Amino acid sequence: MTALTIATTPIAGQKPGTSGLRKKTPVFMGPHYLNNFVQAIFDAIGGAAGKTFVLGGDGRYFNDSAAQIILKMAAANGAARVIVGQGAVLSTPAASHLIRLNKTDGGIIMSASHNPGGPEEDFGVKFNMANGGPAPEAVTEAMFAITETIREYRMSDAPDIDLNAIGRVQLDGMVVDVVDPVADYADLMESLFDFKALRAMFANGFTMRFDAMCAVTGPYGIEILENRLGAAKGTVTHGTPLPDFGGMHPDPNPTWAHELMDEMFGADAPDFGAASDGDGDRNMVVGRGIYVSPSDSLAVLAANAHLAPGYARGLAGVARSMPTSAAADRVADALGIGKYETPTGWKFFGNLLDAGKATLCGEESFGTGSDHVREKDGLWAVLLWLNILAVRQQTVAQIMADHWAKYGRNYYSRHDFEAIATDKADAMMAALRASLPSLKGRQIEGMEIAAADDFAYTDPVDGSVSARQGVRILFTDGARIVMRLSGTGTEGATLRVYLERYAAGPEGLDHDPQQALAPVIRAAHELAGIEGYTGRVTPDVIT
Ligand code: VG1
Ligand code: CO
Repeated sequence: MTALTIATTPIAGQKPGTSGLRKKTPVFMGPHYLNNFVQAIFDAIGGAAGKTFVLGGDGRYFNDSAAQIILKMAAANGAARVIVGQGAVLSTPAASHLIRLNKTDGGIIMSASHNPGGPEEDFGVKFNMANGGPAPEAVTEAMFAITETIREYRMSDAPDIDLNAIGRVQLDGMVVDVVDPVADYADLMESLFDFKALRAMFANGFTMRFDAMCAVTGPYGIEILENRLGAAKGTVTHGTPLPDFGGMHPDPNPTWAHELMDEMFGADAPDFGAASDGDGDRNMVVGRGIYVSPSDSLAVLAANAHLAPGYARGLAGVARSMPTSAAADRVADALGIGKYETPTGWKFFGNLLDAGKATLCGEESFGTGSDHVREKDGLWAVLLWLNILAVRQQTVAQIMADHWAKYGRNYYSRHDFEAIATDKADAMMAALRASLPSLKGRQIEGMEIAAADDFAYTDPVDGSVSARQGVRILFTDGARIVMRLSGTGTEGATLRVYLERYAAGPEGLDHDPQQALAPVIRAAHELAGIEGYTGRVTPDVIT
């Protein structure tokens, strides 16, 4: 067995987006495609020699063969050791935890997250740093630059190793430790939440449904909710991870998790419902007959986190992505703690968490997490909600009503327009950006524009600047429109329109969000000329 140096040529388009490199699976399976990118990862971090990495993925199609390739490349690049989840499977938060727990030099996660999987669907690869968090922009830029000039990569010609057997094996001089993907993560959850109280709640008849959407969280949900907490068998649905996610689109939102929504709004709804995405970092929370928007979920978690043992000392601060509603800011202000507004994507939270400035972070895209790892974490959010329910002894609907009564309600919705021709989407955004300087003071739909800009972020820890992170149009009454193009898609462009309007209460706190937001929605369409540029009037997905 030898470490071979294999000649290659650059492949265009290997630019990581919001969360790693995502492409159609056949593209990733093409000659040298994965190899070039993995070599670029190793080169961008100063080489793999002597280093220890974590490796795992969400189990989608090509996950297993990709893992073998990555292991052989790590060995040929001189890595000392790789810790792999059994079957090459790890949820994203579990991978983040293993990186930190074992003090490794980082990890490679094979996932296209909420994108569908299968031979004709999506595959992805991302690198997380030694802190457990997604590589920052400077590192992903370096990876991309290397893919544009790459001439060779290194890979062992050793045979495949058995990733289904837990234990230690050697691969061309490199140690490979195949570990239980669930155990350490489940222990971490047990250290943060009051499992005794949760067991008592389930023993007293509390019912829930957790839809794993045939993706990676099935085994995690079954171990934690059913085995450790005593929830009834069958609490976890779609609990067997499948390479094509059983044809499901593993994006936990009301559109794609409609089975769960139907059940939670039906006659025999359980007390609590939740769903997670392909790689386990997202969560959707639903009460009996009530959907909790992710922005509200972050605010409720921030307001109540101290009820869980892991957060009993309170929070240092709360961070949210810019398009996420300001509901969490109101809680931060009331608690007198720091609040931070970052660009979209979890990589921007890492510095705030490492510096101890923020304890909780969240995005409107069904992502919430804390400083226990450096990724968003679906099951963590579900368990924090359960812990809050166990302490407060109230329903989700009661908790939401109390929250809005206290803080007012930030009505919020995101409208996605998918698979738009890229040139049309780009033209629309360019025109919108060009119009920004003239918008201040303009009256539209009975509202006045107070400010309009393209969000730029200066990281308060390392001073790095990220510009052009999304157009913001702010109104004098606190309403807001944000527009940006997705950085995780693999087909055309996806336009995301984020809509927000504040109601202070006590009246008007229980409207339907789409109705409450109607004037803001009309203003967004008019200001951006969405129909004129894209031909679209109705969004493909509303969350
Ligand atoms: C989307 C979400 C963003 C999230 C990212 C990765 O990015 O909007 O909030 O961090 O997905 O989530 P974009 O660029 O498509 O808007 V995951 O669970 O797909 O890793
Ligand atoms: Co995800």
